[in-house]
Amino acid sequence: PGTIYLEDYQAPPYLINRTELHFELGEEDTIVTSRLHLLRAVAEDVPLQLHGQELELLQVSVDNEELAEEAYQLTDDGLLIHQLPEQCVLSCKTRIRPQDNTSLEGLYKSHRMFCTQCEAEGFRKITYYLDRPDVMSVFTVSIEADAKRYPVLLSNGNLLETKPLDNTRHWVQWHDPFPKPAYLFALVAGDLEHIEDSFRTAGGRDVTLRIYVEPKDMGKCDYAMDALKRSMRWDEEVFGREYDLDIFNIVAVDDFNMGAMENKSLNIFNSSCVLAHPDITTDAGYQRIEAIVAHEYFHNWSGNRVTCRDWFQLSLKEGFTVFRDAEFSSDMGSRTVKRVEDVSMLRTAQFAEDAGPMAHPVRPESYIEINNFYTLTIYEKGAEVVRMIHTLLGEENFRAGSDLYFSRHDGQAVTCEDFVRAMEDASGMDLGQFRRWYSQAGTPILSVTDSYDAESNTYTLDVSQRCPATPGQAQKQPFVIPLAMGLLGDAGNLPLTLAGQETDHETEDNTHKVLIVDQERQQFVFDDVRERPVPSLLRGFSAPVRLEYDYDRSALCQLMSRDDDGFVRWDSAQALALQVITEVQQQLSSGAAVVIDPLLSGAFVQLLEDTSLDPAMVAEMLALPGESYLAEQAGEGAADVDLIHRARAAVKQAIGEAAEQVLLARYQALSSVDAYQPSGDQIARRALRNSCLDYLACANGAHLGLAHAQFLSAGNMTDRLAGLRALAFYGAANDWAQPLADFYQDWRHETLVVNQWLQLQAAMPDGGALDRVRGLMEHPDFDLRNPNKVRALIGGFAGQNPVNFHRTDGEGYRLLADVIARLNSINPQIASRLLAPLTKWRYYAGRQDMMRGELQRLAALPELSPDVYEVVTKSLQ
Ligand code: B3K
Ligand code: ZN
Repeated sequence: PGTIYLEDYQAPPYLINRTELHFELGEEDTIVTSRLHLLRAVAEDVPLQLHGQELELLQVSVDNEELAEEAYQLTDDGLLIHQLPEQCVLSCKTRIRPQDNTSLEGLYKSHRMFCTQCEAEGFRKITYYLDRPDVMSVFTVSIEADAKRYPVLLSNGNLLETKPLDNTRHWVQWHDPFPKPAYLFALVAGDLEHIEDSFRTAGGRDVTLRIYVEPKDMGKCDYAMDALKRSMRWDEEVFGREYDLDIFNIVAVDDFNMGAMENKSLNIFNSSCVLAHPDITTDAGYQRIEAIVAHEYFHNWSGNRVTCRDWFQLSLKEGFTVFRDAEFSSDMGSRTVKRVEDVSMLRTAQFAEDAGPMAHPVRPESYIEINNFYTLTIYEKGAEVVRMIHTLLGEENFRAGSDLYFSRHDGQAVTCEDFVRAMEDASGMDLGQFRRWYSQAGTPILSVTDSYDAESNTYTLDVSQRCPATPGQAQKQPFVIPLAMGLLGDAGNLPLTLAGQETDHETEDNTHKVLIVDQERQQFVFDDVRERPVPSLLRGFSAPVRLEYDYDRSALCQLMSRDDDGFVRWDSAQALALQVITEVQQQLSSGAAVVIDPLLSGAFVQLLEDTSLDPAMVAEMLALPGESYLAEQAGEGAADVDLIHRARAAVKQAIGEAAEQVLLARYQALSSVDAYQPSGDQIARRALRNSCLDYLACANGAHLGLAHAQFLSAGNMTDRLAGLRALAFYGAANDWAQPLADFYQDWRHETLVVNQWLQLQAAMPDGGALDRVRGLMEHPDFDLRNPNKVRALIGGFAGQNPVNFHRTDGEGYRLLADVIARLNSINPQIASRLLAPLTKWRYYAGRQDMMRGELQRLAALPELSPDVYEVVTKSLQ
């Protein structure tokens, strides 16, 4: 497979002003007839190269005249047509086989339903086309199908007409007035039911909202519908964006490669990201659904009305839209908790990506398979880059920049550069150097030291930045890093006066500043500092960097309990826990006596005793850094999974013992008799209660009874699963075997719950995990062709069960590689995603050769998909 380069970008030589498609859906095959209204965009006569994959060409004609065979050429990846008139209608008739399409890209079947997934390059599996985002076209789509099997026939835009055909078939026609690239095309046909609601836009347009599901899933749609309406209102209020059609549809499908897809007015969702009911959905599930519904809806502007010129610009729509959905979630719930969750994920997974073989800039310069670039870097780091622009410009200028971006580029396919320029033009700010965030890969390290001079009352921060080399980028230029900070004194946060700057008496809050770090080394001097402060750094995680500052434990405790910034309070708890766990690791490996610093449990007891704090925040602060984060922190060649697991468990147990009384007290006090609501309030209480349960069950087998009782009596999935998880993680087989079996019996009819059941068993740290996972792969409810099942069982094992995945006999790696080898031909996108844990081989002391060995075994397979090929070969370099 070849490499595609950004620098090779060329504007398309032909435009497709209008696209007419006709689908004849059948049980054996589907016939697609296209009529493309072409216009040559360049002066000279160039051949037209249409993309096409796995298509059977039946007929091709130009202006209704069938083409002779010598007038066109079928190539490996498409159709080449010579000597076209400057303007013409090209028509192709192709046969495809959606029934056999296991890649879940293009047109395929999920159960009895037809559906599509075209982003990034799936449309070329439907018909010959200029399948690139800078070719935008107005689509008219007609569909005919058996009326009984497929009573519902959907596509983008407005429904123009429906009619019965002969005895059993029917026909519909849809028209989308907004020009769009092919990746936003969608089609759905099935025996579906729907719920309906409506929304009046600020401008007075009444929009019909529908959620279509298989009949079994009616009754699980209300939450998503509410979330959709909240999103629509929020986008009007915060970004001034209104919806632009009279209809907006969502369809839930069980077989889907990712979370959801923002097709114009016909969003298609993985059922796990839209269906909700207290019996089957956890609190985290509800929050995820709200965020994804919002995310896809927000794409209507940031992605559809203004789209990407080419796939190197993917973060233009994804980074911006993740920023938008994160702001939405923050406004709907707790801003600090949302920030903590996002940063925790970013630091664990995106930092690892940035430090690994697949590291790439937010705007990559090359790729082999674009599907491999729907990454945490494009999405989450991309959102951090937008957030930094927001921080640098301020709320008002940012909104002006966003307005300018949308009005200037409405209906266009543009670049990250266009986005940044709109932000500059609206604010008057120069983002020249800031642009390096788009072109340089890797996580910068921000190193801070400080000194205090009691004579002159000056406090000095010395800040330096560096960024590790990444593939293809040995040297990096300094970034622009907004460093939000404050100084904590004995009685609270101190007023800040930067030497040489007038104190700004206008601003209410003079205890908070954003320092701009834009050189390799810089010094910031604060005057009038009357005591030696503790610096509160990188407040709100104001930049996606690794911060180095040598905090002692008492400073961390102070920040944790008293800083003004919620993020810093959480981060200090993490840092303290990290120090303590690392120390225990050293003790364990040197054979020294294990002494767990009581400062940590003391601080946690204090948190638990303070009932004035937000329980959700307390739960976040009590959560010890995860094993993957600890491995990532250890650095290359230094992560010892068993030691990490043992040290972390020992610390957790010690906290559970030391805090037993207050944990029990809060566990009891936080119980609730209210009917389940996925409200911020209730979610916060359940989160803290279940984290108390987790510590108690970890510390003392006697408390497994609490877990069991909760499992039996829970009135919702959050509590039921938390009870089951505590049994499964801290109990012996006779504690969990029966509950797991009962759970399956109770919920086997709900596929989304069965997935949770699979995932829990994959993640359990007991020594039987590998055999259990092998056994579950044979379970009638497991299916290698369903991505949710694969993610739950195989992804759960490789990603959430470090001690078993990294077994010293290499069997964990072998299991994963075996599955990837099979999935390579079934579903290359999923196969490639599953590779992530193996690509981190450099970290794992003593295991590197085994992990590499599996990658090499995969590399040697015949007929490797470009997806797997790219990740495997880059990981081995
Ligand atoms: N844009 C889609 C992702 C498509 C992934 C293709 N491999 C979902 C989203 O980001 O909203
Ligand atoms: Zn998106």
